[in-house]
Amino acid sequence: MTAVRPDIAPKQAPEATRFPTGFVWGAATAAYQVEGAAAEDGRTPSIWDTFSHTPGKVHNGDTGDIAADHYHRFRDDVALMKQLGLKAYRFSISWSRVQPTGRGPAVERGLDFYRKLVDELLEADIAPVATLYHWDLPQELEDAGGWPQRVTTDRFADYAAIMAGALGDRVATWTTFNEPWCSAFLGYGSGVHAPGRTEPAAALRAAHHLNLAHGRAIEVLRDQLPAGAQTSVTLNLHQVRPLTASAADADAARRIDAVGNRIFTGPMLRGEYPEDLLADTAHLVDWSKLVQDGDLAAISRPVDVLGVNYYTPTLVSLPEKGESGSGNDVHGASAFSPWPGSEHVAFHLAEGKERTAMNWSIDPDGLYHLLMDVTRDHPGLPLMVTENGAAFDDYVSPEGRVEDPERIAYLHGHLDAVQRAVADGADVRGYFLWSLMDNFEWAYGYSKRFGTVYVDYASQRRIPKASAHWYSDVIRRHALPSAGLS
Ligand code: IFM
Repeated sequence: MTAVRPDIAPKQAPEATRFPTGFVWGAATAAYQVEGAAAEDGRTPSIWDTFSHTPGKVHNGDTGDIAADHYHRFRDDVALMKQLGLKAYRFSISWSRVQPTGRGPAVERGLDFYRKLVDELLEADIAPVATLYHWDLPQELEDAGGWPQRVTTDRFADYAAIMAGALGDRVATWTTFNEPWCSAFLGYGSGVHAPGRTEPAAALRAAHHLNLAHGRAIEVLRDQLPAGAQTSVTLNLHQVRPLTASAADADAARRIDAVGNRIFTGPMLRGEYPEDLLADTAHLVDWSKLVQDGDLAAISRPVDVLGVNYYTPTLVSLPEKGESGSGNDVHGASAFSPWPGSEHVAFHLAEGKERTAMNWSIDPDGLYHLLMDVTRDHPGLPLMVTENGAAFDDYVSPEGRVEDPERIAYLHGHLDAVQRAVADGADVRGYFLWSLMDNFEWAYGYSKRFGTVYVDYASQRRIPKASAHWYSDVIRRHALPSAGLS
């Protein structure tokens, strides 16, 4: 392991740039992206195993079979987190590792992995933050219909109970879902994610059932967790902007806000689906049948904190009739739209902005506005930035270093945006960098590196990038550097 490098240590920060007392500093990963050990200790395939093993679905035919081998190397990884000074680690649980068929009794060997991981974290004084679901539905449940089927919410509530029973005494912060928008609309709409279905009506049904499963899991967690444990959900809220000031583009922004954001925040935080969403999608689903009595009360059970993930804003327009719609949607190329009911909206990349290796424009103000918009719409709701970060084309220098000044600049800009939002009244409790280490970036396979720690996949060697040392110093000082790098 490399020691913290003095040459990139920030200068002493003035008092004004310090983060609030208790602000949590973390990094995040997800089970399928880092664990590997895909067929060990009783684990069975999830939809991502099936999808990644299907030719043509993932860049280069990459799979998560080995990934970053976190399953075997978690102790070293926790030691590295400790060395970097992380205060919290956000990980997800592989459902098919602990309950291989998605129903019935748990497999102790699978639970043991998470028990050991959590113990190791607590030993290192790093708070475990567990996400129950980060996109990897057990394949057997997809074979039975997947998220478009209501019965999957029963299975999820059972699984939540198993995990609360196994780890509830040691994990203080629980997240039901990570980015349910991606599960519903990339998984069942555009099909660029597992299970790769392209059925707009099924995508909307999936969204409702993900909402319901969230609410049911919150009830289970609240019943089983000790008082003081925190419950949450993480949403990738789209910071939607109209391309021009025209009424047509304002309508495009409204539509994408409805099916990108308010389809989740409406029922979860207000106990209702937005009327405009219901109207925009009425030709696809009969909402009066889909949403049953008691669903909205279940979905709107209060959470203690809302996780928000942010990478880049979403710039939209409504083309004239006859013009093509899709444009530059950052959610991947597909002949099928992930925006049911609003397939005609066009997506754009902002001019004049720098881009990451994902071709996403770098726009820290988007994070500031997102935090302020949620604060305005849901006053008093504590927020946590549960993912933020960037992929760049990192490489190891002949001296064995990974210099990633673009990532440092990205993180600096976005942490500054968090600070501005806090100063302006947003109750932001913490920040999790995506990602702790390079990993399987879904349909992009291993071609995109989001880690602050470089992973040499051939040897599984970990090399903290310059940004990891920079982040480590930010954590230590609880403040951003006042004047760039020394
Ligand atoms: O890698 C993903 C993560 O799994 C979910 N949020 C976005 C990240 C970058 O694409």
